[in-house]
Amino acid sequence: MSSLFDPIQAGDLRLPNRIAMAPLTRNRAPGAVPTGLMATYYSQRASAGLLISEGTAISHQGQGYAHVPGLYGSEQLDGWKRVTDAVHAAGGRIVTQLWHVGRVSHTSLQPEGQAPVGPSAVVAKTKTYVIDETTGQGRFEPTSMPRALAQQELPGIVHAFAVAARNAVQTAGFDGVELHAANGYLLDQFLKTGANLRDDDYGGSIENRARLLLECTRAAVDAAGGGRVGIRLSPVTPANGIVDADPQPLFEYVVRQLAPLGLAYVHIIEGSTGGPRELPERPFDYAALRSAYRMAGGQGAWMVNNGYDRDMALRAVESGHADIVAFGKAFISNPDLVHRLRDGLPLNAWDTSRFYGGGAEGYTDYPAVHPG
Ligand code: 8OZ
Repeated sequence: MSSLFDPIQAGDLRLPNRIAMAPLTRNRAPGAVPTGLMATYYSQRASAGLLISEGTAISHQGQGYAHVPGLYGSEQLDGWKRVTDAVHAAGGRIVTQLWHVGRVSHTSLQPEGQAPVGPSAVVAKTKTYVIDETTGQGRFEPTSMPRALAQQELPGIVHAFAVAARNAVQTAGFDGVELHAANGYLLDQFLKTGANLRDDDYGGSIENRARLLLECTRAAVDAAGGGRVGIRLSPVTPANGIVDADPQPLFEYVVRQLAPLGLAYVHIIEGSTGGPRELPERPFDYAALRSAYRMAGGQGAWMVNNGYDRDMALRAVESGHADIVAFGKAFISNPDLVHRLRDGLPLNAWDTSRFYGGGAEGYTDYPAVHPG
């Protein structure tokens, strides 16, 4: 029987424990360039078995919120190198989350003020976060109407994932990458019937809707090596106005196709991201998903996320429900979360008002009982 505190090999990644820091958008990278403060923040949390960076745009078109970092310019890669160096110096491991938001964006965040792109011209019923450059004030704005990507543009998206994956490991010093295929962003938009109304090779059947995700994942595997690639999926989350008519066969197909790629891990958001784990109107069998992956030969770790507390995480690993548990908000307010969970210590409360944007307050000033 494994414990949450046992080491694990996830593809090429040797993790000292099974507690991951989930990707967390913090909007503290003005001009999309990672800062020294971000290096402090991540290195404070280096005792995590694995740090997953906040979502990081693979292209300007992939940006959907103010002050989120990118991975497509040399200044951005240099900024990340300082972050990864600080994490490694503190004894940690960090992968970056490769992110294309698709339709979840705003014209003010897009190149030349253009419309965001998506599988189809269907607006996302959600808001994005923009910052007024003159006043510095942030506010939530409805997303803009997207333009449907032409089929001949899709190789460019696949290429952008590949370039970002290669630059992440070769230049920015990351230990690997995680494709963000969750929460209603581009790859999830292509997967799901609520956002994908295409009638070409990328719409309609499950095989067609999964095509872009699989092409991007294979490209990242070719660029970084499968043992350094993970992927995040959210079968039933309603985040960013996304819905699929029949997610169980869709996601079982996806994981069966991922199985031969030798991924480091598959990361599943169970239920509604940051919300209820059970959605009566959207039932889903996660154990069946995991066994579909394993039965198809899928190796690497099975990572789960969403609303886990200490007892649930201990049970998840002991029972074999998961190999790794990712914690989000608890890592925001507890840089030494691993130590606190191991010793059963109380956790600091998080300050939601400081999640998005701002500086050190509510970011690098949470106290540790243990230096890390
Ligand atoms: C919260 C705020 C902005 C973005 C996600 C990247 O849901 C996000 C995100 C979360 O995956």
